[in-house]
Formats: sequence, C-alpha cells, structure tokens
Amino acid sequence: MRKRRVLLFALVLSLLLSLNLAVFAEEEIPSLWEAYSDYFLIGTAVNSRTLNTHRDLIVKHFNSITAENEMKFDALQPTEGIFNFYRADQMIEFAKENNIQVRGHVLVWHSQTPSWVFRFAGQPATKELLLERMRNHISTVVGRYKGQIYAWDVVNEAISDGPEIYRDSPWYNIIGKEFIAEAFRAAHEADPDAKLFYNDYNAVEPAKMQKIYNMLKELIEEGVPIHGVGIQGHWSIEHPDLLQIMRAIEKYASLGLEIHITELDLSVFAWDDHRKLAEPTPEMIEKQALRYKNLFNIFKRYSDHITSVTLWGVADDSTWKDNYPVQGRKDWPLLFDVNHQPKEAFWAVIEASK
Ligand code: HAH
Repeated sequence: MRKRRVLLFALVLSLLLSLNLAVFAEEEIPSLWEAYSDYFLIGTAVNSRTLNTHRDLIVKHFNSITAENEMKFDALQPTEGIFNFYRADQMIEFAKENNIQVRGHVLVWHSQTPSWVFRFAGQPATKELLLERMRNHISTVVGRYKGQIYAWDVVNEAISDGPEIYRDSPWYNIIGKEFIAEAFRAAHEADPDAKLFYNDYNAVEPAKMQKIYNMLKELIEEGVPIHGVGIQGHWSIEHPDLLQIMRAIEKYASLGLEIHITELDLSVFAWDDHRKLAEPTPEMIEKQALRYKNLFNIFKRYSDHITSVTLWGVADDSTWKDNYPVQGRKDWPLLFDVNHQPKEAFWAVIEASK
C-alpha cells in the first residue's frame, strides 16, 4: 500500500516536472521582433495556409507581415472590375487581432498580372487605357486599406538585368517609363500616409544598383511621392558580398530614402547547383548561421535608414525556394526548420541583436 503511494507520488512529481520543463523550454526561445524592437520591424511573408499552419511562430516572432501572393494583381482583380478581397481582408484582420503591421505587396509588376490588363478587343491596350486601368487598380486597392498598410511596394522589378535600363514589360512597352511615376502618384493620392516603395532583386549588384539609383534620383527630383527602396534579399550562404550589400545601403540611403529588406532568405545552394539533398549538410547550416549573423549586424549598423526587415517565409517546410531557381530542389533558407524549431541561423540572429 505504502509502496504504491510512493510510486504514485513519484509519478505525479515527474509529470509536473516535465510539464514545467516544457513551459520553461518554450519561454527560453526569445521573440525575434522583441529582440530587434530598438532597431526595425521584423516581418515575414505569409499566405492563407501558413496563417493557420504557422500561426504560433508568426504571432510570437514577427510584428510585420507581407502577403506572399494574396495582394498581387491577379489575386485582387482577376477579371476587369471584379475585385476579390476575401483573402487579403483575412490577413488584415489577422494582423489587427495580433498587433502586427502589414506591408502591401504589390501594386504594379510584370508578373502575376492577368493578361486582360494589357489587352483590348484582341489588340494590345492603348497607353491611355492601360494608365486608366493602372490608376483604377491602385486607387481601389490602396484606398480600401487606407491607414491599415504602413508601406506599399508600388512598383516591383522595373529595372532590367541586361544592358538596357528598364525591363521589357507590357507596362513599360505600352506606357513608357512614366508608368512608374504615375503609379506612385496614384498610390499617394489614395493613402497619403502610406510609405511608398520601389522594390527589386539584385538591388546590390553594382550595375543594376546604379540603374536603380539613377531612376530613384530622377523620381525624387521630379517630386514624385516615393519614400523608400526595398532590397529583396533573395541571397545565398555565399552571395552576394557583404561589402556590396553595405555599399548599396549607403548609396540608397544617400538619397534620403528609407530602406526595407523586403524578401530575405538565404539559399544553402549556389544558383546553378542542381544537387538534390535530403537535408542540409552541417557545413551549410554553419555557413548560413554565420551569414545571417553578419547580415543582421549590418542591418543594425544601418538602422537609422533600415526600418523593416522581412523574411520571405516563416519555416523551411514552406518556401518558394523549393522550386526556384531549380524545380523540386528542397532548400532550407529560413530561420525555423521543417518542424518549426529554431535553427542555428535563428540563434545567430538573436546573438546579433545583443
Ligand atoms: C520575388 N521575385 C517577388 O517579388 C515575390 O512576389 C515572389 O513571391 C518571389 C520573389 C523574385 C524573382 C522572381 O520571381 C523571378 C526571377 C527572379 C527573381
């Protein structure tokens, strides 16, 4: 009888202890956004699925969210004049409930835009018609979320990677380069308090950086309402050079613009590496952690200019990098692993905050 009671006591005790430990372990993981609250917002890209499947991580670690697809042209206005705000609204609601700010992505882009936008009666749309459609889309979308979105990517990826200045896109080919200035003017009219951004990838590559810089400078000189530049940050554990990143930040900051790191993820692969691995190698994990640490140290150093840093996803089980640039090549570019546990990269970013 007595033995049994002792056993029961031991059992209850160990149960309590393990519960306690679990709670303790949970509390030991610091919150990313809290760690960086003196420096900039910490954001993540979410979609309608991860809003549920990754809810706990999102709420604990991030104070900014960007819709991965739900606010793109094809999602919001698949057919002319027929807007679908259901999923975008859900994100705004989620953000409100959890005290999270929202970055708007994206108003004018060559990709994920329905083909009707650029056509009329079987012909390319005229400049006047396309401008009218662009302004109408912008005023409807920005107007709907007036006061609820702190920054918009107004124009995405308008600069070419090749020798020419502007990207060969229907926006540019039909309207000319003034589609950019006109987009910013329309957005500013719809929400004068929203910060308006130009966003691009390869934005720290010297040649492309110079073209982006020249364009931004021209817009500012023309009095176009533009407030910031988004450096996407789809980088890898090797590239680009940290010095190049610092130079680009300084160059854009010299224009008096705010800087957002808008789509940060660090692939463990080189661009043209076609290997498929079951898991990242220990070396990849180490290198990635060190690079995340160096990057966040740089971001901190420039926090007078950098006001928001967004990771392009929450955890490695859900990332666009699994299919880009190599279809079906599993990648591990984020701060939480496929089981939603903090990676070495996470601890490195926390370390850099101190
Ligand atoms: C970004 N483009 C886009 O801004 C974002 O909306 C998308 O979800 C992912 C990446 C990067 C990019 C691309 O899509 C294609 C070629 C190069 C770079």
